[in-house]
Amino acid sequence: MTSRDYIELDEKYGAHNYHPLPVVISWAEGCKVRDPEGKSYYDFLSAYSAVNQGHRHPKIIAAAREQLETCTLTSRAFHNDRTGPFLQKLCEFTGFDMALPMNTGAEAVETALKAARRWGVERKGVENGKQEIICAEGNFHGRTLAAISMSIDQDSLINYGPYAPGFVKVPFGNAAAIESRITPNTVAVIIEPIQGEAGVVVPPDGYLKAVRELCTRKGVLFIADEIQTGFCRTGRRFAWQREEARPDIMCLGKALGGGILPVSAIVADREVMEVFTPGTHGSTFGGNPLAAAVGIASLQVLEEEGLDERAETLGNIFRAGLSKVGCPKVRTVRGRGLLNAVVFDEGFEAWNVCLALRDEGLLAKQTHGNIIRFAPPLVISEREMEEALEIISRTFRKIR
Ligand code: IF1
Repeated sequence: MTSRDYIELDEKYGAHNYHPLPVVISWAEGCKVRDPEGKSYYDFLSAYSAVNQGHRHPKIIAAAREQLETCTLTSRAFHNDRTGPFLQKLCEFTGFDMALPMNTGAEAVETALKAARRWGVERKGVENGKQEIICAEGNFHGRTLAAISMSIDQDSLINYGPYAPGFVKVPFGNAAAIESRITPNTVAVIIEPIQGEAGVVVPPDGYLKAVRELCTRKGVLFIADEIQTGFCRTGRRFAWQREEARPDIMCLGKALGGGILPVSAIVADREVMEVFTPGTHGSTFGGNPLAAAVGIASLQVLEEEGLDERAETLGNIFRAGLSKVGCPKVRTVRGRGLLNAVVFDEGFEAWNVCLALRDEGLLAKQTHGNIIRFAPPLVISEREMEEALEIISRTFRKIR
């Protein structure tokens, strides 16, 4: 079958909840992918930052293979010999006391919201049903009803009402705006340290630290959604570390599964995590032995290969290279580490640039029409980065 055949099957039998770039991937390794016709591409999306360690990293594949030979699923009705070591590794990697494993990012966000609401009642004395959580305009926290209830993106939320109550929306990047909306019923503030879907929006310097201090002073929990920014993507293990703005709860996902499985979690210190007691939250698959084995290997690879420093160094090379292209339609190049975006003029159709990049051998996806996100696997070599930059420059120079 050809690429065209596979695309037709998707169109005919799949719900049309996506509008993918017309390209089919049938093989992947490191920072490269191939289509069924054998054409090779640089992957500059990394499954939205879920393959930070590169496609099919040999150590992660080996860990998965080994685990497939012993035990894959037990549920949490019994203990198993992988979940504990995984949670220990995750706590050591993040510097938090305890972890609660789930599967998808959206579930990790739900878990954090539930933890905060329960903490509000049981530790802060807020009446149940009155809890308020402050979120930022332009956020993306997933597709569940609670997550879309925090959204202001019409595509994400239209006609899915009634929405979950208890969310207060404030502009992103302004700590005073958060403070002005805190009431005695506020239990938490949730933000992405860099807004991904909004187009890699980096907040002003000092924002994260101000939010941290504000939350401490007002007695509300600071929740950082690091699902996209975490695990070395932005040049630090976690994006909050740039300002030492340690959150009370961190939402994790994507690269925790090493590009193999959905693996997510929240981490927090004991006094917050202890609001969960037996029966109050859970998941059939969360923390399963296969996911745990993959999670351990995924964290080991990030550590052993120093992918935080690689992302920092290569990100600087990437942004410096891009700023030299001199395309008249480009308004800004922004980002941290290897989470970057090029913003074109308002109304510019970046989709056509993505098609041209594909033809030249590089895959990237536009967001909000005029923004292209560039986020390769963190294992990309300097030589590969130079070649990718050459492709992007060549393509951008043709834009009229
Ligand atoms: C889609 C975006 C990226 C996330 C943050 C939670 C989740 C995500 C900060 C939920 C997921 C994904 C989902 C994917 C597109 C993608 C995305 F463009 F929509 F915003 F990465 F930039 N918090 N982001 O970024 O995690 O439940 O999906 O595991 O098509 O929905 P999930």
